[in-house]
Amino acid sequence: MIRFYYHPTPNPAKVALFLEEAGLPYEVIAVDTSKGEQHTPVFRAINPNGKVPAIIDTEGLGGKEVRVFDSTAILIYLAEKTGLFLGAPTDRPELLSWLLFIASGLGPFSGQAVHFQFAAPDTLAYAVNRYRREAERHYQVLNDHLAGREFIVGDHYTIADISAWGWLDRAARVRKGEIDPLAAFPHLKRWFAAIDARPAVARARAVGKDHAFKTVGDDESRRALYPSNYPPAESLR
Ligand SMILES: N[C@@H](CCC(=O)N[C@@H](CS)C(=O)NCC(=O)O)C(=O)O
Repeated sequence: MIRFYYHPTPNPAKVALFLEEAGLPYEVIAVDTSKGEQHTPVFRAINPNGKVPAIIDTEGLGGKEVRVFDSTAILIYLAEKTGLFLGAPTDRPELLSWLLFIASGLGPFSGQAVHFQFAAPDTLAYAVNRYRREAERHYQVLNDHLAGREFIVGDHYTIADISAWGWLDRAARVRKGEIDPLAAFPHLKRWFAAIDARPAVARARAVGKDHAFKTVGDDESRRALYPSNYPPAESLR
């Protein structure tokens, strides 16, 4: 059994898609990050970085319970465990390259673009330009790569496609104000439409729907999500 620590945001969405594609049995454990549940000692023992997603696999290597945190680590772990969505062995260098491109570039720049356009208390043109344009530059790299290709790596649907889907699904927020946010990236748009039409995507989107996650962006949420903006008082350091 896999316990899946989840919030309806892009990085957990990737793991939801993998689990649904693979048909693995799993239990969803809601972590309401807007309420600060990612900072509890119990959750920090599962992910010391205090973010979702994380999993506990009660039947890890050697039958021992293991934790895995960080979406890319979870995708690699589950793909290796099941043998699913890893692509051909000869494509492993490409798979690792694109996974890390998504984990260290596409994802973080998209996240910061969303932050500075939707969450920052002030409109900071420099930050918006910097992060949005870097996210768009990553879109362009992936778009160019996908010309004439069905999938990101080799000839197969892999965890690179699953990982990229999680953040491309938020293109409308990354490219705030664009009615058709992938129109400028036709190969990416075609690829996204194909991945998004997979039956497992609809099931992944339904994950956590029975939980009332907090949606209000109040002071509690801001302190929970952006704790480094609220350094502790001198006496607590
Ligand atoms: N590198 C991590 C990033 C995880 C991450 O940023 N998760 C977000 C949701 S998409 C989160 O937990 N936000 C709440 C917080 O930062 O407190 C991964 O890929 O899993």
